[in-house]
Amino acid sequence: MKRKIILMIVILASIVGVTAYMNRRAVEVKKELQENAEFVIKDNGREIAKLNMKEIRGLGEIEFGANLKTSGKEPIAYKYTGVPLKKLFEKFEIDLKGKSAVIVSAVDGYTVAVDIDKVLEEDNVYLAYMREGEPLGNREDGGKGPYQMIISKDKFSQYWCKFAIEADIK
Ligand SMILES: Nc1nc2c(c(=O)[nH]1)N[C@H]1C(S)=C(S)[C@@H](COP(=O)(O)O)O[C@H]1N2
Ligand SMILES: [Mo]
Repeated sequence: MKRKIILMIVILASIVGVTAYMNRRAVEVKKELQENAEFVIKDNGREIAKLNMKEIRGLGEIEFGANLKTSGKEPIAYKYTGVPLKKLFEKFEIDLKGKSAVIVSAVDGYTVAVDIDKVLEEDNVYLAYMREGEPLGNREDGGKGPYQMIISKDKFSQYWCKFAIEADIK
């Protein structure tokens, strides 16, 4: 009887240990996925660069506010973290002369064209990766990232782009 109880305790303790280990691994994998998330910059369809989260954050992280408006609901003011989208073009010295728009595309095939004048405005078009200090998550886990193109001065959010993977300047 006593041996049975000890055996049960050992089994339960192992289950708890293995589960804890698996959860920790899952969190690590998620973190890696977030950090390795890449974003592609194109000039007229030609790939110029591919950046990961660290490189993007290195361009100058900014906190900004924007109103998320989900269909059928009232807009919610959130605090986001990201870099101005134009910083990515500046970094690679892409010539903006004669260009008219930036086409942002997402993993779900969604694309948004943002007027170049709008992209060049101060404090408006961002490539965000955090909301209220938390990573944006991804399409699989019900999030909106890892990257989301946000037009902070828009009243509504229908021209934003969730799960953004590239920006092509045309
Ligand atoms: N990648 C992607 N971005 C998208 C969409 C989409 O379907 N896919 N929908 C747009 C629309 S219609 C709205 S209203 C906003 C807000 O979507 P959300 O409420 O899921 O955040 O995202 C915009 N960006
Ligand atoms: Mo929408």
